[in-house]
Amino acid sequence: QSALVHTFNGIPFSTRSSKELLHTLDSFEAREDDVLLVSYPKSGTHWLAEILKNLYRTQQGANGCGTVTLTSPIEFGDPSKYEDLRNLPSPRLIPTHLNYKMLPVQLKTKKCKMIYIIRNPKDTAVSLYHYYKDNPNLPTVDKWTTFLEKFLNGDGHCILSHFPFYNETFVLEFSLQDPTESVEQISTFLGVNLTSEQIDDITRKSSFNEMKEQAQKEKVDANNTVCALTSNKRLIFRKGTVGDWKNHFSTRQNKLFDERFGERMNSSELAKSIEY
Ligand code: PPS
Repeated sequence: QSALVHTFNGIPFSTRSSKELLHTLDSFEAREDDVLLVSYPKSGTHWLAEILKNLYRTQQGANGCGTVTLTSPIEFGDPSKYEDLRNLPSPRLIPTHLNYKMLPVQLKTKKCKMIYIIRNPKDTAVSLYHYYKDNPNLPTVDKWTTFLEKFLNGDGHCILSHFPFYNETFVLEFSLQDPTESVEQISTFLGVNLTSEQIDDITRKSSFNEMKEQAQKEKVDANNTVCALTSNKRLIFRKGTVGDWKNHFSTRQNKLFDERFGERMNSSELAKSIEY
């Protein structure tokens, strides 16, 4: 494991400097059939990854080579992982929390498919709060009130800079009303044709309860303290609901959140500066 040695735009990376990080990202060799899973942390990355993994595995049959590449290679700009990525069979499914501007340039020039999962930011804040609280490897957090204040004062680079590329990608909303429909929409977007039985099976496999149960059986990688997709999965499947924010936000906090979020969405220079 490489230590995280510097931060860029508020994100910790394992490269030694911003220059090295940008060079590393630019040297990433994309393939036209790479699929990118883009998300702000705690927006349903694991759910989306499970759906995609199962879609490709089902399409390719039991012996298919569908592979989910874990977040760390791109998210943390770790050059040592690039060799592994080069050796993976296609299609490569690459989850990342990086914003659009920072994505390796070839992913854009080769017009790789991207699926961007969004969630009510209030639920995201609550999920992140609990993740920090429950994870002994992350910095200790204060009370909810203090955490929320910090969250709102953060630069919000991920959420804001992801928004402008809505039209370039498939956007999936974290909504549990009709999960089968979500799976269908994704398969259509990716051009993976499956029967309705297969879609139902994938929906079942990617349900919260099923994923939580599977996570209980997995071994915990105690060495990996940062990358959620490879660390202790038991901490990921907390509640899996929509609207848990209502159990945490006071009326005043809710008003404050709406105001601050609105201001940032409207005034984000980063959001305005994205070029396609
Ligand atoms: S991470 O660490 O950033 O990759 O986390 P991420 O996977 O993006 O988000 C974790 C939250 O998503 C919930 N989750 C699910 N909800 C419903 N169905 C399924 N299958 C599912 N899988 C993950 C998970 O419970 C976290 O939300 P909270 O609100 O904390 O429960």
